[in-house]
Amino acid sequence: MNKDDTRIIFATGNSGKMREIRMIMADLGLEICSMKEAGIELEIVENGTSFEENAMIKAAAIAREVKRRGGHAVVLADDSGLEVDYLNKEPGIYSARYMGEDTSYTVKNANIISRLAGVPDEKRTARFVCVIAAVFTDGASYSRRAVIEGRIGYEEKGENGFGYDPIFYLPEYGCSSAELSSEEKNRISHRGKALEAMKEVIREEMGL
Ligand code: ITT
Repeated sequence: MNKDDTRIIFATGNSGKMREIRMIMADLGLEICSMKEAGIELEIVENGTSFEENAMIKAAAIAREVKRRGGHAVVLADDSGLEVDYLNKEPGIYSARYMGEDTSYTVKNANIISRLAGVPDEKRTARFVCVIAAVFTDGASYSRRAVIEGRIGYEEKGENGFGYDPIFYLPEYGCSSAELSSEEKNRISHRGKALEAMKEVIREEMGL
């Protein structure tokens, strides 16, 4: 096996995701780098209609670019988002683009809370969804999906995590996902579970 075949490039520009991904993937013992660290800057149009399609669009685009440069790497991508049942599963695949990509999460979170004004606990159900896609050097591709169920809170709580974490309340834990430590969040989160499943695929594919 070529040494570079054991390098993983993660096709994400989101530093919050990347921090979690590094922790969750650490025990694989493979080199893992972000697109930026791999020196790849590519504008990827996420025009799929599902988390699966968008995750594969990102992984395939970067895999193509790596190949075009004559390199080798396993390319992974994460497409994820928040589905709020009362809002017909919005923002869903548009979670990053909701109210504009550059709008702060203080504003986005306040907006979601205000759209749920007067909605009782039992109708505030929501979930984070994560799909991890992988493209291996021989062209084989896979995806794995996982979710974490919770509810939309009444105010922002907690400083950890990123994005919508401060308004994502976990009834079994009595706190928001932004109040969990990164270890706790990774153990139960959509991203933690989808990546654990993908780690199995990677071990299998790479004979680790
Ligand atoms: P890349 O495409 O470069 O990976 P992105 O932020 O644009 O970065 P997505 O299109 O997958 O990624 O959008 C995911 C959005 O869903 C993310 O920006 C957050 O708003 C939200 N999200 C996903 N996972 C989350 C988590 O664990 N905690 C909080 N918010 C999360």
